[in-house]
Amino acid sequence: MINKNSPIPLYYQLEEHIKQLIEKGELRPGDSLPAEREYAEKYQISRMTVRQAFTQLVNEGYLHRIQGKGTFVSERKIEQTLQGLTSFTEDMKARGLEPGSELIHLKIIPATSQISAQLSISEDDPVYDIKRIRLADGVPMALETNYISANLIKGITEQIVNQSLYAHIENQLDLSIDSASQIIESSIASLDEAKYLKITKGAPVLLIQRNSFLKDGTPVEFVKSVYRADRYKFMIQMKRS
Ligand code: 16G
Repeated sequence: MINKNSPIPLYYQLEEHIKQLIEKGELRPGDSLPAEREYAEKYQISRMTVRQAFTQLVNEGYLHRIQGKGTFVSERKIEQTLQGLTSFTEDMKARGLEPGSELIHLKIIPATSQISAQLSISEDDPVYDIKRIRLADGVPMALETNYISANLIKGITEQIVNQSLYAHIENQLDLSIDSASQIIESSIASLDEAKYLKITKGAPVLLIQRNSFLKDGTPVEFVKSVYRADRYKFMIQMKRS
């Protein structure tokens, strides 16, 4: 497995070997790795070499260290491309994951000044306030709060929000969601967010605000989401022209 006569650096060979074990499922998320010393003895390489391989894998997000406990295999992050305007349900299905939602509340509230400005409606106009935990294969990924004008999008029910809001708007109401702007910021989980997302308070999260519009420019939703930074990363293609 480790070939000392190869020109390929030893740490890199070990790194590739561990990656393969993770990809083949022989090492699974949450599994602990043998101590550096054990690897060093097993393959007759130095502890420094093992540490270098581990550090690379930590930096690439394959492994994480827990102080006093050791080195563990991390959950793979979902890589979300920022091209295309998609729903959570579509994103998960495209990855072969089962989308799910756990409803925290679905209510109609009078629009606050912030919400009315975002949705271009008057203050106190009725707005759906929908708070859901979004799940992938049953694992909490994001905590999402949608504000939608109740005069524009009628008849949102618990059944609809347990499935897909976008499917309801587009297939049932025959409106087309056309464009959106999105802001992504880093933050740390509050106590409440941590509880819903099953992470520790203070763990890194990504705050995402999305404003979506119909073809004629009418704001259709104002959304605030909190995504687990240990499970999500975003990818964007760029062209220097
Ligand atoms: C995504 C969108 C959210 C949209 C939701 C609809 C982000 C940050 N947010 O979560 O704006 O309301 O999808 O999902 O991507 P649904 O159709 O599955 O209910």
